Amino acid sequence: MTMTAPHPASVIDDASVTEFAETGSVLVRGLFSPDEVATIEQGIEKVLADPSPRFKVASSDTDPGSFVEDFCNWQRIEELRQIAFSSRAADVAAALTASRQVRLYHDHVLVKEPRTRQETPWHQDQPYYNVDGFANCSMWAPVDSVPAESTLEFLSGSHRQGWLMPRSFMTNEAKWFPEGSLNDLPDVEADRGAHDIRGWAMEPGDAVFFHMLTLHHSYGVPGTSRRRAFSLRFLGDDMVHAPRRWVTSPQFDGLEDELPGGSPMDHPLFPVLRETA
Ligand SMILES: O=C(O)CCC(=O)C(=O)O
Repeated sequence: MTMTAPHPASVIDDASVTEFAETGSVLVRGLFSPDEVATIEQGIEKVLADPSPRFKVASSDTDPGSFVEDFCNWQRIEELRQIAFSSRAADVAAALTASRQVRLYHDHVLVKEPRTRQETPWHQDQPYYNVDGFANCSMWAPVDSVPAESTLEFLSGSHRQGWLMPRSFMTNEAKWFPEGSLNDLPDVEADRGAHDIRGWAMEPGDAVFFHMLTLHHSYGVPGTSRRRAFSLRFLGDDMVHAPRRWVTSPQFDGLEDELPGGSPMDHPLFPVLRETA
């Protein structure tokens, strides 16, 4: 796999790097060119037409729309590989995580069709992942216009509050840890005004970056537009393999036999996207 040359460090300004460090999320307007947006859109449509074995429906049968997800498609969908390796997203990740090296952890396609009622409940991502460390970020980029009512929202500063109880999205069950063993998430929806919630209406080309411990959420899609998004998950310098007792999302079967716990994610599944001397 050829590694593309990194884009200039000016891909993101210092104020945005500070904003990410302090709040755990940042918006980057116009990160992707119209051609790149078209490439992502083609990649998403290829995934929908030919889903991987990891594909899942994250909404109920009775939902008037649908929420579907797929993971780890960069190796088989050229368009998604191209965006992961050659777009400026990995440069932004290097700057935000202050990392010498950035690896791709995985890619994630998330599509909510018009009239989807299924919310994405407030959650952190890292408890569902098999990695430990703090130098990380995820990117989420829609290829459709996303109004404020359907956008991804973030709870400011939550990436610095440690792990909160992960629960299953559709049934809200504590499947991973016994009830009471971790602090529960704040009930943000019960009193939104009491929380510092960040979120932006977005246009194709825009991307949000957020820490894997930042609490985030989105409502359904009440309107007539689709909300197709592509996400890339990036690992910076201190990220290491953390085999879990529970099923992770995504799950990397057999990885523990090849990569001991605590070691860097030095494996072909997690290619280096950027590296500086
Ligand atoms: O697209 C969504 O609604 C959820 C996205 C999300 O939770 C994520 O990218 O980690």
